[in-house]
Amino acid sequence: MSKFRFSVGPWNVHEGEDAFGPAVRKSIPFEDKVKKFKEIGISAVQFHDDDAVPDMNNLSEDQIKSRAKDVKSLLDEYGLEAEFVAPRLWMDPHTSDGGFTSNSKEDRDFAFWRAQRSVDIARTLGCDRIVLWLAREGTLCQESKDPVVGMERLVAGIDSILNYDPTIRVLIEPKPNEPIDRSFCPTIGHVIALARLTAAPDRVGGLIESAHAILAGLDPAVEMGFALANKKLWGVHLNDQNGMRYDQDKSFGAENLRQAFNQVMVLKNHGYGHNGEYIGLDVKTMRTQKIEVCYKHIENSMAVFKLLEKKVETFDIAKRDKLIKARDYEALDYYTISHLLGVE
Ligand code: GLO
Ligand code: MG
Repeated sequence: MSKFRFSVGPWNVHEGEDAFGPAVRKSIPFEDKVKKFKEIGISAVQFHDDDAVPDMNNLSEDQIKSRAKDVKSLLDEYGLEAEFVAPRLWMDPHTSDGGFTSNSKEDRDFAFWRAQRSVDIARTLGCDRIVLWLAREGTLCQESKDPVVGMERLVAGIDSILNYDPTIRVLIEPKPNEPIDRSFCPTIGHVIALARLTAAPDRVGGLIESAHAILAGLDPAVEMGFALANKKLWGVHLNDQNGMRYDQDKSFGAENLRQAFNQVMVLKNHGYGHNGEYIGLDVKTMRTQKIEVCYKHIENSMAVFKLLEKKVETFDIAKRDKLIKARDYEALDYYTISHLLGVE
């Protein structure tokens, strides 16, 4: 039995719209999603602030907390936890030039407001993690933002969360591009360095998404290893990605099984999950798929993760160590592949 607990967000069951075409599936109400998540073995739900409290810009702070309470009751009813709340700092007209790093003071204040409301929502849902996917914190036109000022503004944004609540934790989810061209925080190395500039470095860590590492031209398992060595891997978004294209959010292991195996290996071998971390998924079903199968990619991702856990458990460590000692890496390469193929 897998000891890991899985989480997923409501956006992972979506209508299928992309940059070139409209929705192809009907919207599923939030409660139906939650019910189904429970049925398929999910333990926690990931939230954007407005997944929990739609239309929050038009609500007072007390109204926001009271709506969040209703969501908490719903989660309790189905026996699910909330993993994190992420302020959606990329959809609103106020965030078209970024959230914390916008060139407009009024828009930066809006970002602070949304981030602090996310803390209120997280607290009401019973969780202490705020995820920052810094979607628009960077540039499309490089000269439009001085990169040093950009960093200072990012730090001010993170500090506005840390100072608002003395025990809240911030998990930055790095991504090198999309929707912006040049991100101010493209990799986990940047996240860990950035954490040091904030008011409470111990409360700033990372969430690594497999596809985002691949988009940065890096190996997700090595990125995860770097974060684990720094004790900063507080969340993951497992998925898969066919090379350096648009962000695909494919099912975990669907493109590169060996890369997926190495992610499971590093997480399992280095105590990921021992402090309550979840195996978060950030996967989307293909646009071609019908609504009847619109949870399959989540179920498949969990199943592949568990199958790969078995592969990690049965990976012959003595054999690996012997091959390492002999520096016979060709043989180790072959052993790994044949093990994944079920031959050895
Ligand atoms: C997009 C991101 C996005 C975030 C989510 C939580 O590329 O992966 O899905 O993970 O908004 O912040
Ligand atoms: Mg993600």
